[in-house]
Amino acid sequence: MKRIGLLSVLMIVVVSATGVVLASIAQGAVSREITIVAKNMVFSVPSLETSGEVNPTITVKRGQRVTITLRNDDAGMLHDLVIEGLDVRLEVVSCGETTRLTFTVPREPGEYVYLCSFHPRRMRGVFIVE
Ligand SMILES: [Cu+2]
Repeated sequence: MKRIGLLSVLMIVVVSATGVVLASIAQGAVSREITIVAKNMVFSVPSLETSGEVNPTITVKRGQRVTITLRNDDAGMLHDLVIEGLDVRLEVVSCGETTRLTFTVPREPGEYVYLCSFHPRRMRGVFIVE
């Protein structure tokens, strides 16, 4: 009897774990790594097709796990990165430093603004959840 109980518990654990994995696959919730570089008082994202563009629009999938790495290549300048409306705030970095943050984007599509809180007018772009 005890043995059956344990087996049932194990079965439930296995079935639940499989469910979670399948749900993640169904949502296409593959994690995404984005490196954002702060240089010459603007942001750029070297991995995007539009890599030459300043403050490019960054598009991610809803419910996706996203890791942002912020690199500061601006001598003598401090920069950070905040996505307004999401609870995303990367630490302040000085030249030559990087910082990282992983978060889950909302499940609803939406448009947000990302910016450097020191230079919000020059370092500002759009972050889209689709
Ligand atoms: Cu800045």
